[in-house]
Amino acid sequence: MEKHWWQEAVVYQIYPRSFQDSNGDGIGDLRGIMQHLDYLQQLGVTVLWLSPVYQSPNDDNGYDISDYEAIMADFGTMADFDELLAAVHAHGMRLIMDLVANHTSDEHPWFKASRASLTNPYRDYYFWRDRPNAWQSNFSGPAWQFDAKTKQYYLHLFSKKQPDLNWANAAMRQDIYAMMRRWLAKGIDGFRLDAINLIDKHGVPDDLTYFPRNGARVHDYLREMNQEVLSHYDIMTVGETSDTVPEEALQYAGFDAHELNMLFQFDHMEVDFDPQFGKWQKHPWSLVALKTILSRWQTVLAGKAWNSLYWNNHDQPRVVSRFGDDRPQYRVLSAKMLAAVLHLMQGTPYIYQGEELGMTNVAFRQLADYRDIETYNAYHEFVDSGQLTADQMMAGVHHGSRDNARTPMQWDDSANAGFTQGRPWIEVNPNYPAINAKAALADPQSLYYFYQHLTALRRKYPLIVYAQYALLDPTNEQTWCYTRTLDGQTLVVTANFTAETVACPAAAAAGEQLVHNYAVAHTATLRPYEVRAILLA
Ligand code: TEU
Ligand code: CA
Repeated sequence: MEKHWWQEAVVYQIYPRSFQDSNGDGIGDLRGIMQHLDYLQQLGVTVLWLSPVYQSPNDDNGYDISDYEAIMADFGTMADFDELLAAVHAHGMRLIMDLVANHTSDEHPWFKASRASLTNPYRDYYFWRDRPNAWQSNFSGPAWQFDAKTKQYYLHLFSKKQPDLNWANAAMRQDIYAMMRRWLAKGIDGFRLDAINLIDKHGVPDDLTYFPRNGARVHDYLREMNQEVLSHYDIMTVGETSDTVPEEALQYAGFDAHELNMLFQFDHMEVDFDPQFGKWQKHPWSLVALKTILSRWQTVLAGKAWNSLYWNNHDQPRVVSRFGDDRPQYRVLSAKMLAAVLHLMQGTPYIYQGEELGMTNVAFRQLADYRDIETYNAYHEFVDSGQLTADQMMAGVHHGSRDNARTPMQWDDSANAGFTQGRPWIEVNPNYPAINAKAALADPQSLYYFYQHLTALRRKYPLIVYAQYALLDPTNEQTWCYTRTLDGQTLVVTANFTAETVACPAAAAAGEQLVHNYAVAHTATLRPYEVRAILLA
């Protein structure tokens, strides 16, 4: 098997708006990120992924881009960006950008031209029709918006201010490729491709409400992008692809596919979805379902394609509140367990800002404390129609809102967690006096140092990167145990997902203990949220 640097990487995702404010306006910015490069380097991460920092009217916090080649004023200037990129490289890390090319902002010059007249050359850069069909937006409501100027409707699979680009238009594709080349010429190290499996819209029936992903031409477009742009640089690429099965991933991320390096798949993010309300109502989840899904991804891709490994990002609730236990006595223990289970699988692991501190979900009292457009739209969809009461919906928001991930990074126990000297754009999680980076750095047993240990192990043991995965005891609802095997060496990982002590024969394995979240070893049982990784003698 060919080896690539991005297989050995550990990626850290920064949501710039919530990471560090440097000038007191309450909004995180590029100079704020620069203040913490030592912190990130010491964590052992090797790649930083920035959520969008381009010029944007911020309808969807930067995922609505009005100029791909300017920096959002809130975040700083292009000179700040160049300085940040150089500083990241000087720290021995790489930097990848978020490429949002399924749609732009309605304030992008292409869309302004497109909506100006039926005959404008940019008209066909987007989708226009006389009558809407049944397609629904991912952010609630119809996917078509009437535009008075030309009396047609345009397509937006996300917010009204995010019109979808028409990838069937070759000139549009070339404009995107040229823009990508200019970023690569600056020396960036790759892209995360937002909602990339939505770019082919051809042949979708009018009567579907849920818009299908993975249209066949997505692969034509990505092969073209690869040939024209990606293959000319030593970079990494990761595509965001909801509703994608592992077999389909081989097409996108197969070693010989000439499309992308890896995908963010969503299967494991849906195990706790409510059948009717999705993430907007709490629903019991099964460990067997979770580990079956992730094990299937491990097995189907093995030797053929590459996995990304994540529990968290800016769209997901905090993992310790979701699959762990955020009660004070178990928060750190269970967060360590989740970290080890994820980072010891095959693939490139991603850490979302604050995950290394065990940051938790937040429960703001009123809707007005939330900022996320998806949350507002869903609230109105379910409450205005009477499907959920306001109280039921607020419980759902506490459980599933994307703002759970977007509260400011908790740096210390000073006002606003050290995130800003001003008024933060979204309130800080009130648990910051107990959960913050300063406290973690002062405690040798902290989650931060546990992550540091995991990243160090990955550098030391090629087995952690490359070994074959096998699931043990697949029907056990309490423990997740697996092995990794490479060149006759085997690592046994045993993890307890419950607050009880449970039997676990695999935990008795004799060998060198590489990872443990309790001080003293045990045999054949696992204490609450205990995780052990043993390299067999
Ligand atoms: O998300 C795309 C996507 O698949 C969303 O439907 C995602 O599942 C949803 O936000 C989760 O509730 C990407 C970005 O990650 C997201 O932040 C953007 O809002 C979206 O694209 C539009 O650009
Ligand atoms: Ca700022």
